[in-house]
Amino acid sequence: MLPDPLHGPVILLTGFDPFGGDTENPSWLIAQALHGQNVAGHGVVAAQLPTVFGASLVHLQALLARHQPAITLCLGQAGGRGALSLERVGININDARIADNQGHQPIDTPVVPDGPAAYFATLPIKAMARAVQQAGVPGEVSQTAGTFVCNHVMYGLLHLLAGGAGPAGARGGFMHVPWLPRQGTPGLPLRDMVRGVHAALWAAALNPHDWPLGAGALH
Ligand code: PCA
Repeated sequence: MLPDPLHGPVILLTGFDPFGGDTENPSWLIAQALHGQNVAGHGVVAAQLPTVFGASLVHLQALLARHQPAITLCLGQAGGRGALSLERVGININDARIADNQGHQPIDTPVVPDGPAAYFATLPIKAMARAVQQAGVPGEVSQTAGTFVCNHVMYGLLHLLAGGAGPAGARGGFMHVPWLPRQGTPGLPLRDMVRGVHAALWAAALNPHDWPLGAGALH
C-alpha cells in the first residue's frame, strides 16, 4: 500500500529512466526497491523522472505538490564512480556533453534564468555518507553533480524548495550511484546500493540539524 501523507511524513525518492545508450538505470531500480517502505517513521514514495532537461523539473514540481514530502532525495546514475555519492551542491548551469532523451543538448544555459549561482543540499550529507559506510557500502560526499540532467534536477529541486514548494521545513538533496556490475566497472550490486540508500534515508530522517555546521570530517 502507498504511504499516506496524512499518516506520516513522506520521503520522495526519485530515479531516472535509462539514458545515453544504457538499457537500465540503477537509480530507478533502487527507488523502486524502496517504494512503500517505512524509514524512521517516514513512508517512501518512489517516482521516475525522465532524463530530459525541463520535463524532469515539471514532473518533479508536480510530485512535490502531490506528495508534500518532508524529505526528497533524487538519485541518478554516474557511470565511473565507485561509491554512493552525496552531492553537496547544484549549480545554475546546463552544459550537456550528450543529448538528453528528447535530443536536447543545451550548452551553457541557466537552469533558472536569474537564479542564484548555486544551492547547497539541505540534507545532512555527511551523516548520510557515514551511514552508507556503516552499512558496509562505499559512500562519499561529492563536490560536483556535473552539468547534465542530474545537476539540473538537483538545482531545480533546491530552487523549488527555497521557493516554498512542499511542507514547511522540507529538505532535499541528490545522490549519484555507480553502475550495476553488468553495466561496467566499477559497479555495485543492486542489493548493496539499496541497503546504502536505505541507510542514507534513515540518517536524513534522524539528523535534521547537522548541516551546514558541525558535521565534522568524513573518514
Ligand atoms: N544520470 C545523469 C542524468 C540521468 C542519470 O541517471 C546525470 O548524471 O546527469
